[in-house]
Amino acid sequence: MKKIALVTGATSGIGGAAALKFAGNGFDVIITGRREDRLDLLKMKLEETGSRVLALCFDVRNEKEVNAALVNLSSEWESIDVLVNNAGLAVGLEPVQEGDSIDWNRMIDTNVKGLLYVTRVISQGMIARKSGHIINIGSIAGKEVYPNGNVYCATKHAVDALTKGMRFDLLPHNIKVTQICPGAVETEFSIVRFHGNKCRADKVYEGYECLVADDIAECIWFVTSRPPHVNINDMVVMPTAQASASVFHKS
Ligand code: NDP
Ligand code: 8X3
Repeated sequence: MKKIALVTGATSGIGGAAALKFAGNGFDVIITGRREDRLDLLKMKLEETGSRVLALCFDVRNEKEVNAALVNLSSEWESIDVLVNNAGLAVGLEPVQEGDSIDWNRMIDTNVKGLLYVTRVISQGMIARKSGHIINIGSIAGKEVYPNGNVYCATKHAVDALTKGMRFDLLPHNIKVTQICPGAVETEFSIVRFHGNKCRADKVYEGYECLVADDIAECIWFVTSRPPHVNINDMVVMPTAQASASVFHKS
């Protein structure tokens, strides 16, 4: 029986690359996201590797949808070995006094509450089996704060704190908890942050070699593939041309 990985936010970027990495390394994969057409395409691509794939379309912000999708998974899918809490986003880059509460709520509800809803359901099965690995995708924004990053940084600091809290709570149950904190990775992240303004998003990645989603998928696979007695607690991964959240060496 193959191992099973569940990757939230697999319809794009880091999550999509992680799903491909798991399938390429012999896992069966559960992929989730809100865009059903993308899930269908990714499912077909992953199945070409010989892996079984379950695509679940739901919004992590909606607790009822999360529970409807993940509680009572069929017996062939319920034994999830690895959960990658990846679904997340930044929306807006304004000083707090000019912030939009709709953007704030999207970030808090997705990055913090969504992660919690999914973790609660999936960790229960891991506890029953006394085995599992939860990998939270944090950010350099969870280690530092930068101008106008306010609420996004707060949500990723929350992910940092929750990762540590989960490690205490799940310790007696033999469950590994890891956080991976990327710097700049070119995905759809900045397009979402700038409300669909691709020109503004492209500028974030100009003048230096940023990370690509597969760089982070490699890290996810590295932490997953350590022996049972080894847990990587935390990994901060940046482009060589990035020294902090806001300092880059650009040409
Ligand atoms: P993308 O925008 O490319 O991907 C984000 C993914 O999250 C999509 O698959 C999207 O799926 C999913 N998602 C967003 N909101 C929801 C929701 N409410 N319910 C379900 N799924 C949701 O960005 P990245 O791949 O870059 O981001 C992945 C993670 O990495 C995020 O947590 C981000 O904060 C983090 N990160 C990114 C960095 C970067 O520079 N790119 C750096 C550090 C961390 P869909 O829209 O189909 O629902
Ligand atoms: C994404 C990286 O620096 O834009 O989490 O916050 S940053």
